[in-house]
Amino acid sequence: MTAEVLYVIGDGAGVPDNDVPEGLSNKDLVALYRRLVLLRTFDERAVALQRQGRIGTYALYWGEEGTQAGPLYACDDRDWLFPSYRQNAIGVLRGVAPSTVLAWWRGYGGRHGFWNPREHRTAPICVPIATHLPHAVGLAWAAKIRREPVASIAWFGDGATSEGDWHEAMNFASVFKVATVFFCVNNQWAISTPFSKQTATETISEKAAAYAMPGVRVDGFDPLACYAATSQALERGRNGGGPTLIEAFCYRLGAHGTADDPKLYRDESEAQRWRTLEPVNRMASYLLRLGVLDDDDLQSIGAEAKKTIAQAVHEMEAIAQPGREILFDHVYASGRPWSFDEGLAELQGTDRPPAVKPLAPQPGPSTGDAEAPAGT
Ligand SMILES: Cc1ncc(C[n+]2csc(CCOP(=O)(O)OP(=O)(O)O)c2C)c(N)n1
Ligand SMILES: [Mg+2]
Repeated sequence: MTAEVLYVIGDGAGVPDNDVPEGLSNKDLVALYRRLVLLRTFDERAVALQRQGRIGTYALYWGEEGTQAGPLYACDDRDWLFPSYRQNAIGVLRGVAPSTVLAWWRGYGGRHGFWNPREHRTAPICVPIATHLPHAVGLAWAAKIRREPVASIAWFGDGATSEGDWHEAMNFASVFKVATVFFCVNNQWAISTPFSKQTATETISEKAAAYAMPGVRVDGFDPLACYAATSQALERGRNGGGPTLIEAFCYRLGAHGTADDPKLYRDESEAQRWRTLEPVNRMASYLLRLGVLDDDDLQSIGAEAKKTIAQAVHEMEAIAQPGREILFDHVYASGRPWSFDEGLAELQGTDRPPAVKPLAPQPGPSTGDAEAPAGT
């Protein structure tokens, strides 16, 4: 089994660029770059907001923008996206307001919730590892039964491949030949668990063989390689060829989330070495090399993204926050059970929780020890 990694963008020095993937014009390259910059700007701002206490814990994706914007650029508007927490802002590229995604991280999006998955064909952000994979397969299977040319693409990490849901989804998709793209972002870490403790195989992509589906391994820091592999997988899926497993090989450059400190479990100089491959500057240098953009263009694309996200922060903070009492609302259609009434009363400070009554002393077996204290 080889661990070949496919790439398009070289390093501008010894590693040459490969051909621009078929079907992409210069205009497409610029559109794709704009998306990378928007995602990056969102992510950096979200981390700052968490540090300032303006949103809750946040799962940053710094360096993984190419694994999101690349594959999405290959999708039709009809295709459905199934993100994990790491692709939390991908809906923004489908028209979800960035303020709505920030509100998700703050915990409240308004009375209507967050976004309507049907409107943007973007499933809710999935936090439980791999549970969205059977959903992605089910959706593509339903589309197949209805003879609709709709595919689904689901993102997940290297850690997710150890979950039963992943195996079930892979097997089902292959048996029923549904158009699902399994897009694994192998960033080599699942919180503090390194890739070497995750699987005994050399790669994730080779696991595709066990399900009789194609497996491809691409450079996850290369947006164009991610695009090209997804584009081929979608075409195969739509033509009845079934699912594909794509492994986007990269490295988690930042912390797992804002509550994590990777210095406690890994050598950060390793992350530093991988950082030189990150996709936003890599794509910018590539576009400069091609002469498609100049420095002024890069500047103005950056400024435009900053403006969009600044406006989003403003909109997010304009959403009136409910009191904590909302925790007890809308859980049961039939109203609140007594345990919720008690919790609410405790929260409001109008009542104390019932004191725990000490158990009455039970007669125990006689120890024959006259010195033993009563009740023991
Ligand atoms: C079913 C389940 N088990 C455990 C967790 C706790 N958890 C959150 S993120 C994570 C690691 C996932 O790693 P990976 O799949 O590689 O994705 P990454 O975070 O690297 O994007 C774990 C174990 C969870 N969210 N869901
Ligand atoms: Mg991972």
